Amino acid sequence: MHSLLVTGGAGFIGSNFIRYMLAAHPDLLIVNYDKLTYAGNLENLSGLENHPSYRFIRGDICDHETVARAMEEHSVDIIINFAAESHVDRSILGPAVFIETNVTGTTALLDAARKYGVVRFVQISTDEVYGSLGEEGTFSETTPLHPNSPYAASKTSADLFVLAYQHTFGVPAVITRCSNNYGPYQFPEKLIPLMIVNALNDRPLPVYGDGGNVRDWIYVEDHCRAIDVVLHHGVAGEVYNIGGGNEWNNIDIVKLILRELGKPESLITFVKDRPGHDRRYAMDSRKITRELDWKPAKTFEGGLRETVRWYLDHAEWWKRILSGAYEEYYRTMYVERERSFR
Ligand code: NAD
Ligand code: TDX
Repeated sequence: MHSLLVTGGAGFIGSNFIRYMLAAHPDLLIVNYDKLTYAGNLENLSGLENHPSYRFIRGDICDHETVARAMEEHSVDIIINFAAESHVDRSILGPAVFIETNVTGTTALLDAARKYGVVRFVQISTDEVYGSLGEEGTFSETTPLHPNSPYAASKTSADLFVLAYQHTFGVPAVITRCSNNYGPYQFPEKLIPLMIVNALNDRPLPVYGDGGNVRDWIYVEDHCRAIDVVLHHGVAGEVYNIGGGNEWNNIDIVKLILRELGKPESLITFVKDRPGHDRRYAMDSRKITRELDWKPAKTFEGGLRETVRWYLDHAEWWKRILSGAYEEYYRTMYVERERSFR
């Protein structure tokens, strides 16, 4: 029986991944290792507390001793690293914690992987390491790395350490680089949940710049399935792009959300742009399709409708988030921006 250390398992993608894996692979032990930062929320895993194949440990990935204890206590032989500071706007406000968690934390996990001789290390990375595209083209695994935000720079550094540890020490590591995820349990600082929650509260919907920035959206469960495939069949030292093949302008998504909710477009407010805002991301995922037989299954319209429904049905989940430190974050991030309406 393999024992997986899933770091950042109380966050958006990590919690979806744990639910997915417990259902798909009842023979695995899943150890969720999470610091529970503002983004970590054990409510994302409610109902699993007493699951026989699930354990939770509160800990920081930068803390070698606590990581070591988790590895030993549960005989961990696989590490999947989701833990990260994940929001670009926060990395612009304060990059330091991004370096600490995303770079130092990843190397601490790589040291543990070496020490305990894991059979697999999966680093969950992002399309943002490639930078920004013009009107044409896509990112492939051989596209030169060109991170633009502090967040992207920290994820790129982590990727380079993963590849260096694989090359130098033989850590059996693989990297997945995914495009923008959406779905249940996403913290309402990211575009889609923020717009849903604001619309439900009849609050302005703050669209950065001209709203013409493009992202390639993937339903979180499709991402989880891709990670499962890479975990089981990926080749050490390889990078796998994961994309939805689904490009949308921000403004069109915001309008679609308003339509789903039956709310007026007059809620849309164009605000000051994100500094250094990447214009367009688009993924070439042909490698994982060709070599590992994965492709996304969910249509965007279907996935978005289900996601909107989920936020409608789980108002108590996001209202609890909004009643905490979120309000202060929102003021810091948006009040000044909204003063400079375009
Ligand atoms: P999230 O912010 O929702 O969750 C991050 C989790 O990591 C939280 O539970 C948090 O408590 C935990 N964490 C943060 N610092 C930690 C530390 N020092 N030690 C232990 N735990 C810590 O993030 P997400 O959107 O679920 O993203 C998960 C991973 O996927 C990240 O590595 C991110 O870079 C990557 N990714 C995200 C997307 C996306 O669209 N959300 C796309 C591609 C890749
Ligand atoms: O209020 C907003 N208004 C707005 O116009 C927010 C929060 C975002 N945006 C725009 C900025 C982007 O063009 O929407 C787009 C998506 O923004 P985010 O949800 O913040 O995602 P992005 O910056 O694209 O980064 C995401 O995808 C890659 C994740 O947050 C990263 O963790 C992942 O690595």
